[in-house]
Amino acid sequence: MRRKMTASILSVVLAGTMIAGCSSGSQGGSANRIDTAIANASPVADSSGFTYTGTAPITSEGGTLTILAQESNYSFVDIGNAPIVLKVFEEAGVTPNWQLYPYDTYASVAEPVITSGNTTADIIKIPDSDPNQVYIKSGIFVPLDEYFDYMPNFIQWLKDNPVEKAELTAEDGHIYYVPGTNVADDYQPCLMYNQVWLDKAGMKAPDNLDDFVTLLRYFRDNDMNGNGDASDEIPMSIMKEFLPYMFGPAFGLDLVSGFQADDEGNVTYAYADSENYKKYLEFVNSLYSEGLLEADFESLDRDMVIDRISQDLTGVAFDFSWAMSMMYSNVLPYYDGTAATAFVGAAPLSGEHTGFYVGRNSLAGMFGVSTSSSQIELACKFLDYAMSDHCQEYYQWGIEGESYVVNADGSRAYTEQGNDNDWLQSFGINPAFVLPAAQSVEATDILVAPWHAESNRQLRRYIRDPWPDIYSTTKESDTINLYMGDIQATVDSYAIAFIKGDKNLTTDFDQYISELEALHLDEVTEVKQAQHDRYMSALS
Ligand SMILES: [Ca+2]
Repeated sequence: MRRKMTASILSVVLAGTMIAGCSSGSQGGSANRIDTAIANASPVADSSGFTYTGTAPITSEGGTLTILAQESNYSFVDIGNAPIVLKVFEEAGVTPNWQLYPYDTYASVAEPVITSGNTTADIIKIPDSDPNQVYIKSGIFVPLDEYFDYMPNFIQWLKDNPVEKAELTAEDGHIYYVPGTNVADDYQPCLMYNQVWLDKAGMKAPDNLDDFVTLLRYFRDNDMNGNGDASDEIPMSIMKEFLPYMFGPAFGLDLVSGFQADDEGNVTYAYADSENYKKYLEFVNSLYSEGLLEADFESLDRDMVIDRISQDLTGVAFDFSWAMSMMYSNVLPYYDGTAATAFVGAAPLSGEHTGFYVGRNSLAGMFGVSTSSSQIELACKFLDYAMSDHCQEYYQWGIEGESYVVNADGSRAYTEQGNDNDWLQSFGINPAFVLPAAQSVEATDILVAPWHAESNRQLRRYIRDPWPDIYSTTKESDTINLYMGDIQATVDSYAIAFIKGDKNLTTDFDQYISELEALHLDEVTEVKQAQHDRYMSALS
């Protein structure tokens, strides 16, 4: 179970990375095409004389839809036959025929099947967000705007969400995918402190780098876990992919997105900032030299962090907020369900710059309708119904009387069964693997400890938007694909070498910057600048 959850969260990180690498907006004319399609759409009757208007059923004739999608990240969950999922099909009046591929290997296994057209699926979940429009340009998917007569819920959602509408609009002005959505400003990665250790040290959660270092030294030098040995404490346990989240902002850098725009809209690559990024590396290197960053931080994974916390060996963590009460606090030997005995979220660290946390874009798993489907209208209607507010209620809460009840004051609460996570997963809660499901803050609040939900409410003020999520043109994606892999690899290897002191920041940093320049960073930055300009004009 723990391993499965780990895989799930890592895939979110990977998806975020891929999304951060893509981009660009709807040009003026393209946006008009979608707006015109929305304005002209009106429900029409199908061949049997049945007219779908956004509520179930979607057809009077029944039928079967073949859907290529992903298994659950919980190995014991049969997501295609989960009650919540079946409920949606039952109401819609169609039967699912699943072609499901494993959660962990979905990208590598599904991608060639989709690209080769070697599938009979009517509806396909794409493995990524198609940032470079590879599937779109291959003609594999139907332009959904040509079927907006059958998609009243989707067009209302596009009207209500102009940013996502701009992000979904392809270079050719069409929209090809119905997306699920992530919670984007809530439950994002943040710092977490062992509250018992903080209290024992007589300190508050620090909000700046200097106080933070003071705290780490205290944790390193004292018997925080009270086992009589003052040398077995690990001041903090941080997976290496979270170091940029944790320390970049104090140096004015969004190292999570990589590319960032200043107030004037000038785009730069944070990893090539010869002043601030160098200071960032000097700081992290000093943590490493002092034994404040674990010697084997490079290979640390989430299971190892959980293991250290379960033995009360570490005082600071940084991870997706979800881990706070669901994976970290709950394994502490003395956790009693309150914040006083937990790993508690805290404000970001500031340095010369004010700290922030990097949020994420809201677009998630995307579904398209195959151009080789013999029932495109039915598939469009089903996707439309499956993304309706009515179905989102099922995805977030399940079925009334089984997974949740409605209280006298109108609020909802999970039943005893619903509070059993394994049961709830088997029931098909948040079936984003197979349907366009939207995450909900309200439903998440109820799943985590009350103090955790409160911590999230306190922290959302620090969230800053990441690099936006917009398609690349062919030329842009060619440039990015040609150069960005080598640039990223160079950045990654130098970062580790500088932090561990294998390379010297005084003598080797200029060499690092010239290597990035030799790898055509300026051309990639130029592409990112053009994309950002388009994005800003699409929004205004
Ligand atoms: Ca100790």
